[in-house]
Amino acid sequence: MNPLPRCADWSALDTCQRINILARPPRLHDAGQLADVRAIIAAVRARGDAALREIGLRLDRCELATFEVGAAEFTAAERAVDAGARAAMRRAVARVEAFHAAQKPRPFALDTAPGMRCEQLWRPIGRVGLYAPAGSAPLPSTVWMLGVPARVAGCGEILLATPPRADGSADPAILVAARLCGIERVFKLGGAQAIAALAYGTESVPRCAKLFGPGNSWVTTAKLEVAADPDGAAIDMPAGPSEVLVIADDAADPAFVAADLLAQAEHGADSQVLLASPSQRLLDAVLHALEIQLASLPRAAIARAALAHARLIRVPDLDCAIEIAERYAPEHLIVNTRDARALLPMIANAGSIFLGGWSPETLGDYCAGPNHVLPTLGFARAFSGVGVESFLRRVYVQEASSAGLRAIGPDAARLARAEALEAHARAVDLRLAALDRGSAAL
Ligand code: HSO
Ligand code: ZN
Repeated sequence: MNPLPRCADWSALDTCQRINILARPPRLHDAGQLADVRAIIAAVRARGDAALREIGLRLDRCELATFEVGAAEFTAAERAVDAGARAAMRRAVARVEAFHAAQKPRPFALDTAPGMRCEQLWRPIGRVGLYAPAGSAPLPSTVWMLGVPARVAGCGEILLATPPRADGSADPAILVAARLCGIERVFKLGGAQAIAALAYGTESVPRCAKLFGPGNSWVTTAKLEVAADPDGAAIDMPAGPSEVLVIADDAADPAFVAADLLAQAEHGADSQVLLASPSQRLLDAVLHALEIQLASLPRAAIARAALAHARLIRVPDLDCAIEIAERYAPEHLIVNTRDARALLPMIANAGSIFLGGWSPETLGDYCAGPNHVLPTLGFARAFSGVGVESFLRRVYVQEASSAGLRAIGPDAARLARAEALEAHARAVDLRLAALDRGSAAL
């Protein structure tokens, strides 16, 4: 059994040890897997559905006549998921939809000079492909976290791929979630072959402009491959194992803190779990509470494996805890302190922040409203979580009247010549001369 980690004292660590304790585990570059993924993508591009069938048989041990989920399977899924869970899903979708509707960016127009009208419009991406993993723990919540913003953005068509189970059916809860957020077309495809099919299209899978969603290393590698190909598809963001960093002081309930750490740890053995606290008493109490709560946790083995590389850090004060959070840039940051909101202005590098003792990450994972598809691996330093904007493109519009051209044309011509781009300058000067002739003729 993996032992729980010991606490580290931040003040006693040297620079190198501080870097190490906050480092993500190195991502193994598996050249063999990359070659396999490339071969799968090439096969799907060359031979479409036939390749999907062969690869499915080889990797998923499942042969499907059609990949697309039909009406009968959707109906069976509704019956397989209990009414209480379906009602909770409906309420979650409604709250997530309310939040994302408020998030929808608005267009604007601004005259930057008299007669120089500039606009910013938003146009939805035509067809998007979502991916919902369905391994040991299928996550239907990811379906609405992607499907809802896609629908709010107004995407033309929303497709979902999810791996088939051994009997060739899709996970029923994933299908119910898909229906709840208006996703009509679901394909039973998993792994790199699903990503290849969505990016390039096959006889039965339409090609998508952008792909979203978490997945295992096959899915992630395939997403990075198709994103690097101008003929492939854009992707939401590079995904790594899920993470939480909890900042807690002596006002926090250690049982709450332990529960939040375990909620993260049960995601997978590679989950990243960190706790920073100025209170040794709290750290000790959390370790004790972890043992107690682990004893009755169904996924204790997974949680223990994740906790074995967890970081419990004693800090001199909360400012130092914030400094650690800013350096680590966690996917999720829980601030469980006396006046959590007072710390908020000092935080920038986090995908999603949970303030105070009554805000477990679990609320945000399912149904508070904000998205749960968030930047991991420190990408929170520069990336945001998925939102409505991820499904939109910003399009600029410029419309000059003759007065507008007169107002800023000379600047444009001068700047063009400063870059030695004479044709640029003449495109303005020709028009200015035409205007001068016109006004001379009056
Ligand atoms: N914590 C995960 C989302 C999730 N949790 C789904 C449970 N289900 C990444 O934000
Ligand atoms: Zn979670």
